[in-house]
Amino acid sequence: MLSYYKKNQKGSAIFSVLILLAVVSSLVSLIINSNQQNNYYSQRYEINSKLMMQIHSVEDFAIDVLRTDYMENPQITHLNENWNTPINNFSIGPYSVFANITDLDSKLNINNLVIKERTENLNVVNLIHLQSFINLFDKLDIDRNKIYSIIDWIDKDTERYTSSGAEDIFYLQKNPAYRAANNYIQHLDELLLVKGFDQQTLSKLEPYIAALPSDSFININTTGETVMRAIHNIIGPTYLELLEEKIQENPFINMNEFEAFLKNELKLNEVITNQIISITSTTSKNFLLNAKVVYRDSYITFTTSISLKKDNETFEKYNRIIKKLGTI
Ligand SMILES: [Ca+2]
Ligand SMILES: [Ca+2]
Repeated sequence: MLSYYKKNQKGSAIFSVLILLAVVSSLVSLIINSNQQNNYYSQRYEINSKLMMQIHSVEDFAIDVLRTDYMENPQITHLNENWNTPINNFSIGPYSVFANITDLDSKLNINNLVIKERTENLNVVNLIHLQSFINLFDKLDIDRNKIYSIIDWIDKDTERYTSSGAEDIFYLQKNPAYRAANNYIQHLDELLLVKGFDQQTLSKLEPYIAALPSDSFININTTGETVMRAIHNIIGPTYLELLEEKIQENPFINMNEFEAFLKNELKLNEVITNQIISITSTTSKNFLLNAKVVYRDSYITFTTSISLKKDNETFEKYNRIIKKLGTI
């Protein structure tokens, strides 16, 4: 009996050791696995942070190019300047950089619809910009009534600008409910919250519109055919051709030259000339950097807005959006 007990005790001891061994070995394999995973993650982390660091260099490089072009002649921005040369697969050590800069002042700025410095009881809508948007929406076959919802989304009041507009009452009935921003639009995607806008409408508009600080001007030297025609009803196929011909040969060097061209070459009257020059410029202040940085098998793509500051000397970057971070 005693010997059996002893034997059994011994057996159970061996059993315990076995269990312990099993636990230890599975722990060891767990540790090995997690170390391998940690290595994987720390390598990925290292690569990602190296890519993130490169973003700043690419942005600063873009700012440098824009500043150099700007300093050469602040009154003129045109498509033959250095900023408009894309960078394709440029190597910096182990990195490859792809980048291009778009002139956002070549587009219609939705925030220009609502006047910034408004006085009580006066119309808050800039009627000349409104007409440009009507021209653009008509040209793209988008219901022009949607413009009035943008105006209400931006303007401070809660009264509809026209019966096609929309204020809080409309958005509070949605599920989930929300309110109109009653403020300037920060990013074009915000339009998806505005009455009448969906992804399809936004995609149609995106090549021609931008969300910039209010009071920006459309650069006549960089704008494309669609926007140029939207600027004013009077710009039909003939005027468009004359303008494009002139700009291709010699971009307008300043607003005086542009004004003289409208009056003398296009024979436009004082009123129409003034309407056009009140919303246009020959230089640009707002740009969008679109870039991709590749390092080993990984890449990052991003966009960053770059604008000339109010001091008219320095450029600042803002609104960086990481589009994609992945492996090739
Ligand atoms: Ca309103
Ligand atoms: Ca409003």
